[in-house]
Parts: sequence; C-alpha cells; structure tokens
Amino acid sequence: LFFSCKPEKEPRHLNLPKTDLTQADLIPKPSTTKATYSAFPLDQFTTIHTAPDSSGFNNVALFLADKLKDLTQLRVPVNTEFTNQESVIYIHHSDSLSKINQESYFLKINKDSIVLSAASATAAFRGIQTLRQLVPAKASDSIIDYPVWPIPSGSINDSPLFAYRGAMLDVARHFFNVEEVKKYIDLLAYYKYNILHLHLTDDQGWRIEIKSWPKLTEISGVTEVGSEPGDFYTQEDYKIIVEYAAQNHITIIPEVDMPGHTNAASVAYPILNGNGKTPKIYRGTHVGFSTFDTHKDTVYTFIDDVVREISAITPGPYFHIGGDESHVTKKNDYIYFVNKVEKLVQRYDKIMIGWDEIVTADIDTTSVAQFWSSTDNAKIAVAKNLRIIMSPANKAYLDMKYDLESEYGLNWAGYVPVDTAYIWKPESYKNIPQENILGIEAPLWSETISTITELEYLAFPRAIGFAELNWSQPENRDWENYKVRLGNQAPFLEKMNVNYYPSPLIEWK
Ligand code: TNX
Repeated sequence: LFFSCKPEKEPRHLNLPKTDLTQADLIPKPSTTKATYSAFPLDQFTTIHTAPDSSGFNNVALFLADKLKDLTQLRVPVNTEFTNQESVIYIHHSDSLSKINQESYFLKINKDSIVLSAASATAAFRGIQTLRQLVPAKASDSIIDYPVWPIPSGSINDSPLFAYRGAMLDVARHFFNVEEVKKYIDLLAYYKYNILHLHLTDDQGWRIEIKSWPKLTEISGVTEVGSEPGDFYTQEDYKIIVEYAAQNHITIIPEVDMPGHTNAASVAYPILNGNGKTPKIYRGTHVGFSTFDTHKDTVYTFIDDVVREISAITPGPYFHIGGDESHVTKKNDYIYFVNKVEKLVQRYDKIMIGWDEIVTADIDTTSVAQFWSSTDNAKIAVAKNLRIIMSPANKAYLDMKYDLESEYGLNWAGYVPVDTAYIWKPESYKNIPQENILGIEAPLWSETISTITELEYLAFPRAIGFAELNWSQPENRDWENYKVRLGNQAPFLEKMNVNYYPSPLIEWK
C-alpha cells in the first residue's frame, strides 16, 4: 500500500516505510519494545479519540493533534463523531498501569489503530512524546494519491527509572525571557523531562517581581553579567511560564539563592547584608563574596515575604533556597540560617531543596539535597537519609565546555564531551544508594551565555543524554546504540531551529 512498485529502477531513492519498531530512533529508550513488522498509516482519515470526561486526557489529545499538524500539515480531529472505525488513535486511562507508576504507559500500534493506555494524563503525555518521535519526517512514497506517514507497528511498555527528571536554567547571570524559556520547555518535554528549576536570583540580578519589596526588580532586575541591561519576570510572566510548563507536564521549581549569592538583593535593600554598607552592583562572575545578615529579624521578614509571594504562584511542591558557596557566612550562622529558612519554607507548604552544603545544617528528612560537588556532603546526606538530586558538575553541568575549542562555557569541573555526559550511572554513583536518588538535574549556569542560541549550543545535545539516563533502565542504555539514535535527532532539532553543538563524536543525519 505504501510504496510504489517500480523498485527495479532506482530503489535507493524510494522512501520506504520503516516497519521495525525495535529499531526506531526513540530517546529515551523505552523499557520494552516489540515489533510486528507492519505499520499504522497516519493520513487524512486519522482521528484521535479519548475519554471526553477527563480534561487532562482531552488536553493531551489536543496537544498531539497540534504536533501532528506541525509535522504533517494534517488536521487530525479530536473526539469528533467519527463514522470511520479505521485509523483511530485511542488515548485512555488504565487503572492497572496506575498501580505500577503514575507515569507508565502502554502503546499498542496496530495496522488500523493505535491504543495508548496510560496511568494518568501525565503518563499519556509521556506516551505522546514517544508517538511524536515515531512519525517519519517525510511521508512515504506511495501509489495512493494522498500522503501517508507510516508508524511502525508493535508494542511499547514504558515507565521512568527516576521520578525527578530535571533541568535548571540560570536566568540571574543572564536573563532569558518568557518566549525563550517556553522554547526550552518544548524541547525538554519532547524528551520526557518533568522538572524545570529556575535560578531566579544571584549576585548579579534579581529576576522575579516581589510586590512587597519592589526595589528588588526596580534596581536589581535591570543588571546582569557584562555590560548589557538585564530584565525580570513580573509575577504575571512567571505565571505564564508555570502554566506553559504545566501544559507540558513539567513542574517549575523557583530558586532564591541565599544566604550567599545575594549581592543583588542587598544592592536593592542594603539592610539585608548587615554590614552597614550599600554594596555596588556586580557584573562580574566571581562567587562567594556576599551574605545576608543571618541574625537580623528584618532578613527573616524579607524571606518570609519572598517565599510567601513566590509560593502563592508556584503550584509545584518544591522551593529551592540555594545555600551554596556562602563563603563569607560563618559556619554557625549558616547552620542557624538554613534551619530557620527550612521551617519558613515548610510553613508555606513547600518542600525545601538546597545545594549540597545545606546538609551541614540540622535539616529534616523531608528536605532534599542537590549534590553538585562535595562527596563529603553527599555522604552526610545519605547518613541523614535525605533524598538527593544528582547534579555532579563533571558529568551533569551543561555549562561545562565540551572541549578546548568550545566557544562558550566554563571548565572548572573539566571538559564534558557528549560521551562523558552520557557514560555514567546515576543509579550507582559515588556510593549514593539508588533509594535516595530522586533523579538527575542538569544545571545550565549562564555566566558565558546570553542568548537562546548560545543556551542551545551548551544544552544540546547533552540534555538529550540526561533524559535517557533519567528515564531508561540501565540495561537499555548503551553509548554505541544511543549515538546512532542521537545522530538521528538532527532533523527534529533542525526543524525546531535548535543551535545544537554538532559534536564530531556523532554522525549527524
Ligand atoms: C558553581 S553549582 C555555582 C554557580 C556557578 C557555577 C558555574 C553551584 C551550586 N554554584 O554559582 O554559576 O558553579 O559552573
């Protein structure tokens, strides 16, 4: 049906349908895949059908229709009264899957239907990403007079290894606007990420409007690293990001870094640093020189207001307090501060996350440590039985240069070429037990990047590898096999206008 019958002439130019589902270029690699060596014809007769009573599933179906239109120009109707019983994509909730894992899904691709069974709307959304990746970039050559995109038949059973699959973006050193963050979200969602952590404040700038402390953004919202002006999100902007992330089943985690990394806050309100001096605006890239006065009541009133205002517009369960590199805060003051701020965050019903230094305070087991450099802190975290987010700088930092030639990035943790970023085992790293690990988060610090093009150069393709480490079972991960699938992401990345780094380790399609 799909291919024309003149292969004797120039068969190499024929765009024949791929029918082996096990050889599809899926990233992350699903848990199990079985091929039945036929195909579902996605074409002008295809419709999507879902349980209309559940808005979550209906939205996932509309999302799929929208992406199919981008890919194929087809307008695939959702939940119309269809008379056609063929070429239907069914999306529905499965009780039995929801007992296994809230994000697991089962995709059954037949010749006349596709059935996506999902534990939740979120799981359906993950399954939809798999389906998007299975649609061929071009329609098949066919003897029929309308285009057909054959989707290889078979079945996929899939669920994530880790529940927390994160990326972090530093919008403080350089600002990235709402549209740029949305584009990053689009790309992360395609690879089944579910967390975007925004590093909203640092020495160089304060990026989120706080209505009760307006000078934060009036004064420190407009500076950044280098000589260009900065910018900030109004609370309305932030809500737009949160909402867009939610449509992509991604949770936003806000970070207000403290007690160090707070020069910008103290420039706006000098009372916060307690040394009686008004600090200067800082546009450099050194770290570790600023601190809040940890013994002043006003400081905690300030933090209370900040946490309250941001928590009120953050539906996700987490609030990140930073806590890193407070080199000029006395050890005891640091501990006192973190202990107090943890209670404050909890009062607004949020779970506290902090960089690994926070484990030196007396924190609760409900709080989460983000391991980035100190193995001693990682040991303490394990001893305290904390949940740990894995961000080891020498593997997971997207701001490390790929190699000597990289135009952007830093190298304090070493060079991180595409293979180094992929070839490690987050589930058995530095004696951190798997039970303690929530998942990997890949931070992108922005000292050396100021445009979305530069952001994309550092994040891609490495962020795609972390997606696989976070989602796929260890036995399904293999560099040689991954390399081929990664090379085949080029058409998608180009279509999305992503300025990925064309690593010479990869044969780009
Ligand atoms: C260390 S990682 C920092 C950041 C820098 C980053 C640059 C961490 C918790 N702190 O302030 O931006 O290195 O790679």
